[in-house]
Amino acid sequence: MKILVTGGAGFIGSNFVFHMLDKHPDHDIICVDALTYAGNLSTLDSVMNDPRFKFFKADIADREAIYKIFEDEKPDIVVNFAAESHVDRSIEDPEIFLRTNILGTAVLMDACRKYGITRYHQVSTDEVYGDLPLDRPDLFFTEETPIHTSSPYSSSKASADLLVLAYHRTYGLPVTISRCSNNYGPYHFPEKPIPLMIANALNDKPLPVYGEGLNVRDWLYVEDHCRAIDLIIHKGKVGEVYNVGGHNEMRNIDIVKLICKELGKPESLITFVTDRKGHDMRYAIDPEKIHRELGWLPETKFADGIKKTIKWYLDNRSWWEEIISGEYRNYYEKMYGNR
Ligand code: NAD
Ligand code: TDX
Repeated sequence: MKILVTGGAGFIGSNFVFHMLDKHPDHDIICVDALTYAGNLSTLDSVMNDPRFKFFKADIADREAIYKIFEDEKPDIVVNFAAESHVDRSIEDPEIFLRTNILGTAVLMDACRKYGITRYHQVSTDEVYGDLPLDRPDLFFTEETPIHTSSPYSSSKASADLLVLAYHRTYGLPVTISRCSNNYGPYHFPEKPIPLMIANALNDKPLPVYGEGLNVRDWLYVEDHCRAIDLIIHKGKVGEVYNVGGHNEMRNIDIVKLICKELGKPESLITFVTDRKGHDMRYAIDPEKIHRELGWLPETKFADGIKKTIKWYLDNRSWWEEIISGEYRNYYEKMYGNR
């Protein structure tokens, strides 16, 4: 069985590559990644010489390059992680989100139709459902919740989801979609708040909390997300959407305080900055369907996962220090300089 994984040099994609090589000795993994600012080839160092792993640098929106890879490699299953994934960047400049997240998805599915596959899996997000009010803790996103997006990022992901479902209905492409809540864990790019706060706290720099820090996110350890996708591509029903989340809602401010506590840093580092435009208030996933139909349950509790994650960032300083000392510095200055 050959699985083509796009975006495998990024956060969740790389964790998925490691998971699949470890759990499925009979699977070969082909990784396709354009190595944008968010992709890091050094992340894949430990598997580069594995005979069951192959890496191709290519843009998923480059039809010619993608068709060539499909023709040469003939993958059985495609799992699409490749995306522009940062909401703040989408607010600054939406266009690349449309190209990669929408057009790239269409090109991949066209390749699947042309060369034949047994499954195309789209890695989507809970953000396609918009947000929930803080004063209605009884409400959760189910697979039936209407699509109602807030940012260019979530709109591009929702557009891709609609295309995926259309390719299933129109061409009979065997697709599945997963919509997961916020992930955290090793190899998370330091523009995202958990690694950003860890890195800043370790460097005694201000911890920029948007607005009042009351927005709620539903955090899931990345390995639990990888196990869910593994289950869906092998046992999930074609044409279906599966929500993935661990019922672990936390306010941003409480996470930042927890990181300060774990690292022995003072809460006085916390700095409230101008809020994100259109900032979603609360995300909360109802994971009942994937539990009932595929037996999936999260395994890592947040209290353990955050400790493991902080330890990983302490043990792997060179990985993130290299990133924050490079081109990322200009991004940080632009995004937080006058905030
Ligand atoms: P990431 O930004 O860390 O990684 C994205 C990867 O895709 C990078 O390696 C990048 O080089 C690659 N890429 C970008 N554009 C490409 C292109 N045109 N062609 C080929 N490769 C390209 O993102 P992530 O956090 O790992 O997210 C992976 C997927 O999971 C995304 O589709 C995202 O929408 C989804 N998702 C993320 C979360 C989360 O909390 N991070 C939650 C739910 C869903
Ligand atoms: O510096 C910051 N300060 C801050 O308070 C940053 C970068 C973020 N935040 C807040 C904004 C959000 O409420 O932290 C929360 C999480 O931030 P993000 O991860 O940037 O945004 P979010 O909208 O939750 O999107 C994430 O979850 C869904 C991922 O980045 C997406 O890729 C995924 O699809």
